[in-house]
Amino acid sequence: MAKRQGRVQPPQTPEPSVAPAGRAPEPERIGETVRVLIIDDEPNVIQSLGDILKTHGMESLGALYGEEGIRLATEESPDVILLDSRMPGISGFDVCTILKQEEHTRHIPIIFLTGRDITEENVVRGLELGAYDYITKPYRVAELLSRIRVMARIKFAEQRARELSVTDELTGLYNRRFLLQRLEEELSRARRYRLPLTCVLIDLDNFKRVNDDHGHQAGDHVLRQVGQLLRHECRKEDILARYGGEEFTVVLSGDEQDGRGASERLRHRLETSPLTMDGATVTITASFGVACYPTHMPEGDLSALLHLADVALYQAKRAGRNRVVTYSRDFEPDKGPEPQAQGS
Ligand code: GH3
Ligand code: MG
Ligand code: MG
Repeated sequence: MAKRQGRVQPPQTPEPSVAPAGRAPEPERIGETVRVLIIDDEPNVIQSLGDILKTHGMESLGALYGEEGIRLATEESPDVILLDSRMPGISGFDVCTILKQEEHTRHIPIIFLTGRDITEENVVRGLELGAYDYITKPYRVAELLSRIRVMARIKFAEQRARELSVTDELTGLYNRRFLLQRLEEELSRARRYRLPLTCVLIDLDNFKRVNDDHGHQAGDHVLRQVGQLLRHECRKEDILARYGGEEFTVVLSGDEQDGRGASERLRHRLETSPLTMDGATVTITASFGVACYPTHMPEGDLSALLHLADVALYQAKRAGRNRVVTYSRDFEPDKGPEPQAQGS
């Protein structure tokens, strides 16, 4: 509601994107087979290492030379990469640098495989480029396997930590932190490519009553069900998050009409889907505030867009709840006449 103005802070640090937009990630894959990508310029190294890994229950992928390695790392998302430091063409160090720069591959642990002639300088260089470990050839099998398993454990733990940092614990949807970060990204993209972007704030109606009448736990159960229902109704490309409390947000690429259409669909679905609680059923409704870039906000940042959606939401509440209201400058008469959206 409008009282929220000023609380919205853009995120300080960029978050890695970890899952398809629109829903929070699935739990990670502890217990699954570790997939190892071997990048080397010697086919027999790839073959023999691959055989050893397979014998010990791991899956191996082989890439001859750096270019193929970068391609497979990107396409296959292995859990661990074994990377030969010395290769003709793109060296292992270059491969490491490239993989660490790319969002999609930068979280994959890299172990350098180095020849006996390895210098301390090269070890330090590899680790500083972002590799996690190095092993000298010829390797000791048991040690190699142990080190790979350690790397896989670290990778899974880091992945889980990243997932948790963007997930709302109660509903499993994205959390506010992720929403703000993605909204900022989407807004810059919309500006760059002159595309419309719509932000919808959803606030459940009279939710306090649910808690008062049935208890907080029942309220939590309802929030979870509402989250599932919204998730089910949103498109895969939409960014759906729990904004906080009994408030949700959807960010969608589309204009005012798209935002309104999507909101009406969600509103109707909620209204016509009785939820279970204490063995009884309860109908939950929600109010929707819609604001669009650039129609309602030719200039301004994510806080400004959220504020406009909030103003519209406030009007939806005032007008009787269970409705969709799109932002209008008339809601803020003290702001003066409507600015003209550039290029529209
Ligand atoms: P309005 O239609 O004006 O939005 O009325 P409301 O009762 O939904 O709004 P109000 O802001 O007065 O109250 C919000 C309620 O949502 C109060 C709070 O207990 C409840 N709530 C917020 N977060 C949670 C939660 O995580 N679990 C549960 N069970 N309830 C929550
Ligand atoms: Mg509220
Ligand atoms: Mg409410």
